[in-house]
Amino acid sequence: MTRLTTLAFLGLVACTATSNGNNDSSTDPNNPNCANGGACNVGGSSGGGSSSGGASSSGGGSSGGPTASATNGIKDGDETDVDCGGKSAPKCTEGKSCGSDDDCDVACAYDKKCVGAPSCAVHLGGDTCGEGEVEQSGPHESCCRTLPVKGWTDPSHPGKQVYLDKYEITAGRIRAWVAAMAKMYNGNPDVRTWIQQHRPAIWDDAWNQFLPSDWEGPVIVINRRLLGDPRPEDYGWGVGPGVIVPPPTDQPRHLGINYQFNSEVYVDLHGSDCGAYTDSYGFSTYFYPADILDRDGQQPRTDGTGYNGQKIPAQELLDVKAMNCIPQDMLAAFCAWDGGQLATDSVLDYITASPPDLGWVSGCGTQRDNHSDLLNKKYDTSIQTGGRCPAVSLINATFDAGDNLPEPNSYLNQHQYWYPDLGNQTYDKEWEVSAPGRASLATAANGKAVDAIAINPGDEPWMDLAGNLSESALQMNGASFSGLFTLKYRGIGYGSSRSDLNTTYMKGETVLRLQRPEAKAAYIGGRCMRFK
Ligand SMILES: [Ca+2]
Ligand SMILES: [Ca+2]
Repeated sequence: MTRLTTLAFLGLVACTATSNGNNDSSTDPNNPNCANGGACNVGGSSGGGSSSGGASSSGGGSSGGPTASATNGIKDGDETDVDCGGKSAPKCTEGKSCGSDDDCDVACAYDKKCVGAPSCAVHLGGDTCGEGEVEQSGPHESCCRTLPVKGWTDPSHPGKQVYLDKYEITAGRIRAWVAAMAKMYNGNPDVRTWIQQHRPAIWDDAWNQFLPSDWEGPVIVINRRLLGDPRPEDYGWGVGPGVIVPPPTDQPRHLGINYQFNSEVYVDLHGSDCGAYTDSYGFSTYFYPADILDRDGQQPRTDGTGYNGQKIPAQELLDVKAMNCIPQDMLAAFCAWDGGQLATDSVLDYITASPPDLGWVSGCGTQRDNHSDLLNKKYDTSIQTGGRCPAVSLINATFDAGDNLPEPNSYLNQHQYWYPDLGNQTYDKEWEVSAPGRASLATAANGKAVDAIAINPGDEPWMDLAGNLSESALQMNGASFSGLFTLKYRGIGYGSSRSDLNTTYMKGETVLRLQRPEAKAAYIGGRCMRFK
């Protein structure tokens, strides 16, 4: 029952076959047709028509006559745009018209235009990034837009231009990935098998144990100490706010898609906030239907009201927002499927002119962003200086997701984004998290976004790097991958991310919790980089 609900919700039921029954997309990582419910009925329009016309390598199409050519500067034969698409012309590039994925070098989107990355073939979260909400007439663009990193070369990709995506990854793009995985593996979103078949250049096979192979599983048994905060039992401390003590025994945890972005955690981080419980302030952005949430006592996600007074179903408003509550290994796997790689700390540091060491720093410059200092109101040693990031008072970043610490009305708990209006609801605080590209408009001068960072003045900027969500990155040592993840910048709940539990070694542990592949929290998002 649960699984049927989920399949219908993903739109997979209507996508089980194309007109010719061709299943060869199952081996193509860049071919997520049927990525959402609206993009499925594309197989027949070009392929079906041309096959009876005897299209040949000379370019003769069913309707274009014997002179159709892929070099004549007109759309003829079975081309879907000028001199591209169809059976014999070259694949179309981003922005050109298409009928199916076969017409494009990457994928054909819901609006029959080729896209630059497969995850952006969907509408919500795919082409809704930039200024203005969906119902407004903002200049939205592809959420997969990627910008060259001028002056930067990646030692492991010599001769390639490095690109970093302009926007944080959206929940809608993750949903498109899940749908593509399910389509590829007989209805089961088997990310584990996909990674084994398409091992990324930067990957650790030890991460595979945390990947989903299905909607529900597999199940992994996790050491009890990792499932809670061991400091109370190690040091005789009392249990403070937000502290979960370890269970008495090791515990099974589900790894399936229905759990990966949900409240169940595989390593306890302080303030993970991925569950929408009655007395919590969770703010996860991946929509699950009520029956999935009900299994562990969560409330259904909240429908919103848009600027035109219209009701917006919870999934529609969540899909456009930045993705959080996703384990870091899953971010890396997603970017690999999407044709790139999770950003490295090196490229992020280059763009923002940040110091290379995590230490106590989560943003630009040399500030000492210490959780305890802020709790003790030592703001003078904790305020950001240096680097290209805008000041923390201007970006969408709050110390505490519940707005309770370090003190009411402090600028450290000042939202720069608030949408949709959920009436100050506290158990479902997703209204704090922005869709990429509109996080700081509330404080913008002259209509310009504040959280926009460019290497050179006048360059097209990257959006929301400094705020909205803190960003997971691959930690590099020069040209070598350290094997660990790291967390950059600030966002909603960034004070929790700096908790000692996350950033200092607990007794018996040799890896910081925030560096682990299975770590997830509502304050952690990410973005991809690419090499061309
Ligand atoms: Ca032509
Ligand atoms: Ca960010």
